[in-house]
Amino acid sequence: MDVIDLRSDTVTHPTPAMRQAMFEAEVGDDVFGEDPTVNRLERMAAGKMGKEAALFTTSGTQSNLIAVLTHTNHGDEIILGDEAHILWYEVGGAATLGGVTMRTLPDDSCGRLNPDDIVRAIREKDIHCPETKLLCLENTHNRCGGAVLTAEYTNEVCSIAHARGLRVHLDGARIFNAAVALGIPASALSENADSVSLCLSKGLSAPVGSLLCGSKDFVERARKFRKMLGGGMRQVGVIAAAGIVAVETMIDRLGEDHANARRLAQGLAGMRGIRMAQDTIPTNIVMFGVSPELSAGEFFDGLEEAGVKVILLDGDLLRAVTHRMVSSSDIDEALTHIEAVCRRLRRGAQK
Ligand code: TLP
Repeated sequence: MDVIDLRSDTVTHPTPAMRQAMFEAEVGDDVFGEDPTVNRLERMAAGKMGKEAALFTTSGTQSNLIAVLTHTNHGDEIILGDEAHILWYEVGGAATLGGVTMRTLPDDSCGRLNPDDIVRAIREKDIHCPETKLLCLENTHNRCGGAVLTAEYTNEVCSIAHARGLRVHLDGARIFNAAVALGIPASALSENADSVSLCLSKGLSAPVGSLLCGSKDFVERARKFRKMLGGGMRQVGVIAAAGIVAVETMIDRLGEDHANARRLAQGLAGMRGIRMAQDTIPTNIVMFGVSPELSAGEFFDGLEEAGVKVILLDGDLLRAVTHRMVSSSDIDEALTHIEAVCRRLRRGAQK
């Protein structure tokens, strides 16, 4: 049975060009700063994000944690959305290892925090309160269905934070999806944030790695935290080489994934038994559920049996993510399976 894997864009495999680049990579000891391939990738990423410097990290989770550690002191407070990846899926590392309190504000359906809420959440200097140090944004927004923050919105909230002495970290795990959706350079989305993390191992198809970008001074301090977390790697140019190919060749094609996500959503929207959780599909993430008379768990199991892999989230939502390894005909095939499972469950529900 052919499996159509829509669980995440993280399931993408390296391309032949990436494997070739890995094979040929020039390497050195990166803890000594001597890996030419890593140094090149870091320069490229910094350039793409409009920053002075970048740090190659093992994962998006590690990049976000290093950003929190670098921007804050133990006992500080950070502000982030109640749907933020840092809050939901990073094992609470910011709190446990960073020692910060996470003050959440409601994310709207587009992954935005209300600017007035941000202003109200920033603590006055008071002996009773932690100091608010950092605001975290996410673009695209994972739990908000791949929603895109515009440059105008990002710049507005960065100004609000900066005017009150806060730093801004942008979780840009899928920032290139946002840039492609908006048709602007990614740097326009990150230039006013103090740090931005981007992932190579999602839609860009590299096997491993993220980059944390910021000022020279920020990256120098971040490098020390990476070492503390055991993320100082040695001849890691073998991995960075794939990242270079990813940045050079995989960004422009992300629009295909967005078109396939829309194709999937259009097919789902016309199906009896399916409930769409999003009005529009801005990038490569599609959130949906089943109508109340059907069981999301049984639907999910039925899809698994039919070879269509998605993720079952809390609140009975299902998430499908498009990527380089699913074509438009795979989407059509997935829709056929989904419809069959729906029909079977509907028949069962009527008995
Ligand atoms: N997200 C993964 C899972 O953790 C849910 C996925 O499949 O979408 N920021 C954002 C916005 C992310 O979506 C992710 C990964 C990360 C950070 C963490 O990246 P990794 O997996 O490299 O630690």
